[in-house]
Amino acid sequence: MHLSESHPQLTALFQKFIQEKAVHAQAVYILGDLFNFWIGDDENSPLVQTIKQTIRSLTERGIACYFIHGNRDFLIGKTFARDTGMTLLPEYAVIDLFGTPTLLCHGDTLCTDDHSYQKFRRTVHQKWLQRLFLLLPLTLRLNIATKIRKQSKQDKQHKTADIMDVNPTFTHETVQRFHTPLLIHGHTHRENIHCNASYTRIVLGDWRDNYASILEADTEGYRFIAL
Ligand code: LP5
Ligand code: MN
Repeated sequence: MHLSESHPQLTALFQKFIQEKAVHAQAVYILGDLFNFWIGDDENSPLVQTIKQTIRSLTERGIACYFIHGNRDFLIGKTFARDTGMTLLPEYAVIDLFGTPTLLCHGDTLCTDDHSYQKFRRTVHQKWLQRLFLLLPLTLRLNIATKIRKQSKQDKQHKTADIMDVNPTFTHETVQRFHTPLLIHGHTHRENIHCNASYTRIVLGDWRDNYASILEADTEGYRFIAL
């Protein structure tokens, strides 16, 4: 979703999703990059307050909300989870989707051909570095995050679409490791349902001004739905 102060339409779309769709669900799974970036649970901007309240309105009704970290909000922590009532899942989670064992992940870990990203990921996933970062004043953290975003945008201009997509072999091996016939992920922004001989891979797309990429599943199967 990449929610940010500068895209209020996206925030409105997310609220609409919670109020009109999610309230009828048994559970909601957010597969990362809920926020454009996250610099620590102590950030309490009006946007963060709004989103916290929106998610809490759902969990208070008894609807479970699960979250897998994205590459932009991997610092979402226990405080945010407690404030919203949502449950943090590990980077790969297998759920029972109406009888189908289903592997969920953000999708960035599957993009193994993007070497500079994987190197960056390994660096910022070091616990000691994260703890150090979180000790810095918010303004400095914001500054660093803005610089990383800028660098990332620049670097992406020189990467091919292929490099930024999932690596088929690694993805295949990962799905086999978890023994599931279904994989659902986001990150690559290419909404699609890919069926191959051994498993189905559903890719969630990104949210734009008037478009929300939402996958609904029930006893009948699954489908992308409009908001
Ligand atoms: O999300 P998307 O699609 O735009 O791009 C990703 C990859 N980029 C990233 C970076 C995020 O956008 C920004 C994350 C901000 C986090 C804030 C908290 C920081 C906390 C640090 C804690 C220790 O994930 C992009 C992929 C792309 O997906 C497709 O898969 O290609 O990867 C990159 O572009 C990575 C670059 O190649 C390397 C970036 C190096 C940045 C170093 C900046 C140094 C500035 C330091 C300033 C002090
Ligand atoms: Mn992502």
